[in-house]
Formats: sequence, C-alpha cells, structure tokens
Amino acid sequence: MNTAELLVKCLENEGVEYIFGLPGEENLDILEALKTSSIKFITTRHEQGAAFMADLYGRLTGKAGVCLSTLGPGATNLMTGVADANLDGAPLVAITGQVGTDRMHIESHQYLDLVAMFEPVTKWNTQIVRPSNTPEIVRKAFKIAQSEKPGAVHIDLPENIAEMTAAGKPLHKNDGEKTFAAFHSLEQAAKAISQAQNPLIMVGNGAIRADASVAVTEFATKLNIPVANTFMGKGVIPYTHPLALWSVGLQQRDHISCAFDQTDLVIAIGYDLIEYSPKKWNPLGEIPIIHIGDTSAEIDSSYIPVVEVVGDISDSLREILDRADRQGKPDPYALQLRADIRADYEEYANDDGFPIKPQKIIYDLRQVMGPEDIVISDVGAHKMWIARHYHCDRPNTCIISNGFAAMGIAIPGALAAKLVYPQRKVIAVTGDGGFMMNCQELETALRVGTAFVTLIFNDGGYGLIEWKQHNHFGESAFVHFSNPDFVKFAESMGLKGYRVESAVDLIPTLKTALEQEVPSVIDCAVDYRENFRLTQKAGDLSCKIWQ
Ligand SMILES: Cc1ncc(C[n+]2csc(CCOP(=O)(O)OP(=O)(O)O)c2C)c(N)n1
Ligand SMILES: [Mg+2]
Repeated sequence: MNTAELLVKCLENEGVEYIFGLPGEENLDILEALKTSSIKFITTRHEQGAAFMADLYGRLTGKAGVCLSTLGPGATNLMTGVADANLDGAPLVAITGQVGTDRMHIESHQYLDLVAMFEPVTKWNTQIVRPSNTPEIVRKAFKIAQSEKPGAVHIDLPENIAEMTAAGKPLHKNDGEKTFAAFHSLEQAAKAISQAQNPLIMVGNGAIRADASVAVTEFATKLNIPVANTFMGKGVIPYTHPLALWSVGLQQRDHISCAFDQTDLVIAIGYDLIEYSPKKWNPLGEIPIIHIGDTSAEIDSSYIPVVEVVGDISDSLREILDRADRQGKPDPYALQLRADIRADYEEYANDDGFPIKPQKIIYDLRQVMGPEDIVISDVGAHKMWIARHYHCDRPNTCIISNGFAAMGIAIPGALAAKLVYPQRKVIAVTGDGGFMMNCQELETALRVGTAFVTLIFNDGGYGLIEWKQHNHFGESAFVHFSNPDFVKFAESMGLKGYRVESAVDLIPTLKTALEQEVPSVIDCAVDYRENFRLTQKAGDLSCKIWQ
C-alpha cells in the first residue's frame, strides 16, 4: 500500500461517498487509488465547480464534502469554493496534489506553498510529509471540518510522499459528545425573556446545522414570540406559521426593520454575525441580546449579549421554556407586520408585465416547488429577491451563500443537491453573470445524470452592482454585457433550453423543464427597474403601527 491508497482507505472510513475534482499530474496516485474504491469520483470542468459541489454537499448533509485538485493553478482555482464553505459554515475537506518534497526549496514548475495559501481560507490545514501520519491527519481533518462551527480544511499531498509505501489503518471515529448550557445562563435567559415586552427571535444557519427547527418552533409558539430568519436560516420555522416574520438581511430598511426598531430583546438563535451584520439592526448597540448557540458569540460592538447560552440549541430552548413565564396572545405588532410583509409578497402574483418582475418570478417559482424541493441561489440582485420573497417550509430547502457570497455557486451547488436528494426537484436560480462563471458544470451534470433546472434572471448585466451604483452615485458604469443565446447554448450541450416570452409562460415552462430527464436551462428576462422601486419604497417606509 502507498500513501495515496492509505489516504483513500481513510476517506472511505469517514463515509465519503463522492470526491469532486479535476485530475493533474501531481494527484495521479490518488486517482489510481480511487479506481478500486467505493468512493465515486466526479470529474468536473473547473476546480471551482468541484469545491462548490463539496461545499453544498457539506451544507446539506453536515458531512464534509471532499474536493480534489492538482497543485498550482488547480489549487488556486479550487480556493474560491473552499473559502465559500469556510465562511458559510459548511464542512469541506480539500485535497491538493503537490510537487515532491525534493523540489520545494527551489523555484520549480507550478510550485506554490499551498499550506500557506489555504491557511486563511480554512479552519486547519497541513501537508502529509510522513506516510504513517495519514490516518491521524485525515481523522483530524474531518473532526475539525464537521465540528461546530463547521468549515473547510485542507490536506496537501506531495507526489513523492503519495507513492511511498505506507503502513497504518484508519482511526476510529469519535466526534465528541454534545455539550449543554450552564444552569445560570438558562436561568438568566428565562428571566430576561419573562420580563421583555416585545421580544423578537432571530434565527440563523446555526439552528439548521443543529437540527433545532422543531425546538425553535415550539419555543416561539409557546412563548408567543415572533421569529425573523436570516437568509441562511430559511425554513427553521415554517413560513406559514402565524409568528413567522420571514427573512431579514437586506442592506436597506424593509418592513422587518420595524420589528427591530420596536423590540426590547433580541433572542438570537444559531445566528452568526457573518450572515447579517448586527451594525445593520442594532447600530447603536442598545438592543439587549440573548445569544443561544452551540458556540459563544463573536465580538462586535453592536452584539454584546446580556447572556450567552452556549450548548446544544434544542436542549437550551427546552430548558429556557421550562423556566420562562410569558402569558398572552401573539403581539398585535407582529401580526400587523406579518400582514404587511405578506401583502407585499402577494402584490405581483398576477402581474403580466414583461420583462417579468422579480417578485412575480419568485412567486411563480414557489408555486411549482413542493415543501421538500430545493432552490439554490446564486449571488446578485436575484438573490436579494429570493431572500425577500422565497419562503420555506423546511430547513435547507433554499440555499443562499451569505457568508462568502461567491457568484457561480448555484449550478455546481444544484448538482450536489441533486446527488444528495435525487427524488427532489432542484432549481438553480442565477443571474446571467453568475451563470457564465460556472455554466460548464452543466456538462458535468448531464454526464452524472443530475437533471436539475437552471433559471437565469437575464438583465444583460451585473444587476446588483448596477443597483448599488444607482443608490450611491445616481448612475451606473461598467456593468453591462451581452449574452449568448442561452437556449442554443443549452441545446449545443445536449441539454434542454427554454425561453420565457411572457409572464404567463413561466409556470408552464418551469413545469416542463422539471419533467426533463436531462438538465435544462430557462432564459427569463427580468425587469430590474423593480430594484430601484424597492429602494424608493424602503426610503418611504414608516413603521406605521407604532405611530
Ligand atoms: C465571484 C464574485 N465576483 C464578484 C462578486 C461581486 N458581485 C456581487 S453580485 C454581482 C453581480 C451579479 O450579476 P448577475 O450574476 O448577472 O446577477 P444579477 O445581479 O444581475 O441578478 C457581483 C459582480 C461576487 N459576489 N462574487
Ligand atoms: Mg445579471
């Protein structure tokens, strides 16, 4: 057995099902070892696609997704997706090939110090320099990647070490036990909640990672406390729940801002500051906060909790519930706010304008998707509309990257989602800019048999940036481009391609696309004048119910 073979045995021991990657001269021994492994290797068309696939696999399953590249340019290509996993809290193990240890000290072809390079985008990383260390390194990598807060790790394997004889066997998996919150923190939290007049719950992705959806819903319902979710916390509480105030996280004010203006206690559950800066909802740092999470709070002058309840989230919520005393009906302000948010959502349900308004596209998208089906958002103005208007019944059914927020994630992400849940409908929603960043992975999708739909918001530009430029400078620059004919483009790759010609076309087109046995692409012209209208509306917003 050589080191590469031992590495693959260790990966099998960790339960790895897929490795997403791209071959190169310096990872040949790993690929050779994979030929006889139970792990399926998915050959991608760009290392970034491989890393995004591993990222989404990790985010959806809680088990580290694994990606592989060669050294130098392969590794630099891999980095964006690795960084995305790290900042989005998705477990990922990246493996790179490397030159032999005999030529690292001199200038040599394609050599970069990859351990130094990946250090800022990972929780931990190392190089295998002794074959017999491989089992410890792999076990440590998975343990760190998968433990709270999950993220990326990186293993670098020099080619001369990969082919060396290796002795050893995979280590027993032991990922540690749950920890429970301290008694006094539970008491303090219960007291603060009992005394608050207008408490507000904000849930983030940590509640999804901790599988705390049932406990959050029970906690909110029994205590009659309204719940807002971050973009990455969608579905923790069903959007149909009478206390659900839907998503918070736009950079501008929105209806939900009124809840933060009014509250005298924010109960943050599984909330990471990276998802939505507390400076946006607590600029003066004056709102009292209870932090409930698996890890303690990050430092921020706008986020200094009065109490931190650190431990298993579901257990903490049940313990607080036992101790808190809050009687009464749902707060009328929450019900009014919910009605306003809902009215906004319904406003364009029958709009027949063309190009289609983003609100209408998302409304129709929701109609064709079941409660378990999955939308993967790319990054751009369309993401803001998805965040504002696409609401979920269940966790992990609308995936938004809001930690690193890298364009190009949706198509590779949808491929991974379809591998994890082949029975569910999966739609990648992307801008035309993001589409062109990783559309080559549609060939990978066709080859591996993952038939998802890609819905393109076509505005001929970097819409979000145009929106921001207008807000700041009153005009835009350097944001427009032309596109290929997306229908012909899809067809040339052996996919199905559709163009939506009117608003009434959208639902039937989505339904047809979802029935196909190959991946499909829908080109949908979007009316982004709505972006500017939303900014205008936000400026005019008044929290009327308290005046
Ligand atoms: C890889 C990457 N490059 C640049 C950005 C900055 N950025 C954020 S949104 C955006 C425009 C996205 O354009 P498009 O994909 O067409 O979506 P739209 O905003 O038009 O809906 C850009 C350039 C980013 N987030 N990620
Ligand atoms: Mg665009």
